[in-house]
Amino acid sequence: MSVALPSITGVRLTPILIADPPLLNLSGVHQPYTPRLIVEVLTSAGVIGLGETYGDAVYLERAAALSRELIGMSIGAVNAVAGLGRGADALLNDAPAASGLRGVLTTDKVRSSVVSAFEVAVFDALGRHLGVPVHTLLGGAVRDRVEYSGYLFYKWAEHPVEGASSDDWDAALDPAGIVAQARKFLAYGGFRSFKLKGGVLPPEQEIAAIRALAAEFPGAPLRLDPNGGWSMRTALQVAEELAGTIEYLEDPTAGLDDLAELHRRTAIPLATNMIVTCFDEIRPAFDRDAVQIVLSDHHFWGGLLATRDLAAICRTYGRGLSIHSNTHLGISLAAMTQVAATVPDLDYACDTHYPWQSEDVLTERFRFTDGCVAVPDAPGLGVDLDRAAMARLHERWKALPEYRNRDDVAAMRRADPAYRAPAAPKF
Ligand code: GKR
Ligand code: MG
Repeated sequence: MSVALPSITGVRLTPILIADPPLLNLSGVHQPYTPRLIVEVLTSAGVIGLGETYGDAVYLERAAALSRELIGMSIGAVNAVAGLGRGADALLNDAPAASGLRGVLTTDKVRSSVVSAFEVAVFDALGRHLGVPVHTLLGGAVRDRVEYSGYLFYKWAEHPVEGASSDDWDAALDPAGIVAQARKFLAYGGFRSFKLKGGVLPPEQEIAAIRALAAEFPGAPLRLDPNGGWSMRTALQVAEELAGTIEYLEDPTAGLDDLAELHRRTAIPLATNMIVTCFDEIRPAFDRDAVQIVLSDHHFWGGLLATRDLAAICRTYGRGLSIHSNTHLGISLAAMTQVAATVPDLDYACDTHYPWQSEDVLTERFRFTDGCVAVPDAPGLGVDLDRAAMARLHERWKALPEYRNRDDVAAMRRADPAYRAPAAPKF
């Protein structure tokens, strides 16, 4: 006898703006506010499932169109939800400026990022309905906590915009500032490994920062990620100088052939969240041995089931897997933690921007202990929505139409009107 599961009766899409510190990267600097989209899937049983994804205009438009197709679907039809809107793929030329940091953007990548939030919300609803955590629906947790790395950024003390959001972190523009930031991460959540967002300062300064971290935290795994901003020559130099000090280099150069050559010549492990961001991109990278660690991201890959598919492919081809992060709140952290808990061979601490976000739409913020998040065992994702907080952030979204897209180049231009997006490679 089959048991009927509740069906989807409605979908609420709430765009919000969240405060973001002035973090520097290859493209420019983070804006004072960044858009996110909160998804609520309403069901015939009364339970509501939560999801979160990018909130830039192109994602909002696609979410609005695809959400109509969810109505009437069973919350057990998770595969069908993840497959919504699949069709011809095309390059997206008018993508938000920050998309440069997630590699080539296509219409199907936008679709995947939208359905990932629907899929997570449906899993959340299913888990709440059945009284089991999402990790049980994914086959069961193989660990009770998930490790994250302390994600270090060069940053300014404040945004160059009057009345902008402020933060509790100091400026960090040299090795001493980066080490001080890492110490603060240690005090905040006991992080035991660190990633530095590079591609900001000339490479010798970033090498010096990594060396300063290695001296301060002997044995701690360290990574450096210039988002593809180095020439082959620079990448070779950094790889040679940091061999033995760094766990891996992340997207040191932008091209597949360069990455393959870099690995062949230096044997340094290379990770990516820019070159391999969808299933079609796996084979060329693995065939050339251009990538040794894939930084998965359920927002990129189309959900939690797709993340597990990717994990299986990486396992089969002897590649490492970890998790990438972009500015996000607690619903996304819950989803990342739920899926990470079920992947046996997750050998690297995952990335998260969460400590940089002072706001959330949850009733309770996640805490880190020894750099880890405890895997929630409550039904669904194990988190609850703070409607008043979400409403406040939505009001901000309505009040500040100038932040409809994340645009790190435009944000940098506010400090330096002559600033242009750097030509590749930057260094
Ligand atoms: O937020 O500045 C940033 C990061 O550079 C982010 O956009 C990247 O997607 O963190 C990401 C990465 O690992 O490349
Ligand atoms: Mg990266």
